[in-house]
Amino acid sequence: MDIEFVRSRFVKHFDGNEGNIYASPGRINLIGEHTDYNGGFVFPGAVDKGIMAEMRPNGTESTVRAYSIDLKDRVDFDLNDPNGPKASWARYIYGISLEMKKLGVPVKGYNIAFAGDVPLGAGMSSSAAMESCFACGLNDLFGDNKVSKWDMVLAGQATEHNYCGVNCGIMDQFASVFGKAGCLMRLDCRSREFEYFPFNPVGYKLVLLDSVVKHELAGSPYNDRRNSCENVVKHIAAKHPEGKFETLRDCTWEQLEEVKDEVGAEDYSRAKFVLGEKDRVLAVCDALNAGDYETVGQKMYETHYGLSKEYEVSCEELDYLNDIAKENGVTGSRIMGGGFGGCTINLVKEELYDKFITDAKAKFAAKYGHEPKVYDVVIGDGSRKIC
Ligand code: GAF
Repeated sequence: MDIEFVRSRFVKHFDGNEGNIYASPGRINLIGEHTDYNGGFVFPGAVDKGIMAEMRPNGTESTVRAYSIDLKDRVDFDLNDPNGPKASWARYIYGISLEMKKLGVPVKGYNIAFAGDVPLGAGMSSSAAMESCFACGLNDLFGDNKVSKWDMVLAGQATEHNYCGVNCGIMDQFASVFGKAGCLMRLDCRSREFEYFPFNPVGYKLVLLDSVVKHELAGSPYNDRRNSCENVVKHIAAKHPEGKFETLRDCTWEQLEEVKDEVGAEDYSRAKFVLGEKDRVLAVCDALNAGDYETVGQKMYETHYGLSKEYEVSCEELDYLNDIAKENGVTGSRIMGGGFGGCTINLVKEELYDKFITDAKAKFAAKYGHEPKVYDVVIGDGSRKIC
């Protein structure tokens, strides 16, 4: 993303003064989907695409003047307005400002202009990139950088829950804040312990194929999936009053079988996916340590099957991209992110890459009238002040 581009728009749009510039990335996730809000493991990394914002206090007590450079849309609002702005993009700014205030940051009025190159609706979490970018800026401008990285992650998640209608987990905000170039991160979402995993699969490429089917988690059945998981936990906890069951992470396969009839086929199959996915992340870590990319790929295909048939968050277009990957001998392929559209992530041998991309474009276009978009994955750094 271009610093000069953002700066020129900020200066032109507001009073001619420069502010500070902050950036935060979107994310990929190698494996571990819908496990974060179930206390399980995830394996994300930040990408080299994200959101860049220029911000500057404007001397008012509580007026925020916000400009979306990409949408050419300006929204002003008052931080004390209990309803906040209506525009969905401006709600991220409103929400994160209030969440940072809750953390003790004395946020006052400010001007902000931002732009992004993380594809919207592709499942790469442009929303987490916004939240963590704005949180980084507010922490710096008003909070002496006293808010910890983890608190910024949680403030981003609370923004989704309280102002945007998505009951998400912590993976996306975590990846955006903690990302490190060249590294994936294995995060235990229950203990919040994590480790950086240098990721350099020699002879392979990671590539995303974007179906361009619109992915919007607010209003999608994302929250409904989470409710299913919580329902299963409730039933297991009722059967075992002696135990401590907070999330599906605390539940065993045997306990799931015990409640199979009472929770119904749908919730049972969703919980089954989550238990399997937790094990798959750990298997992928072991396989990566052993340089065994065939196993990594096999687990990715298993995840796709589970997301499609058990968790039911795929769509025809994503299943088709997965089939094309298989036909082309791609090592691993699966839906990435929350689902309901967006992209597949593919681990492909370098020598198969060109043929795979050409074939995927041609077949997809023949069936759906447009090509999938192709993004080669470059693993980048997390939230930061640029200047
Ligand atoms: C979305 C959510 F925001 C994440 O918290 C996570 O649950 C993901 O879907 C699925 O793994 O990106």
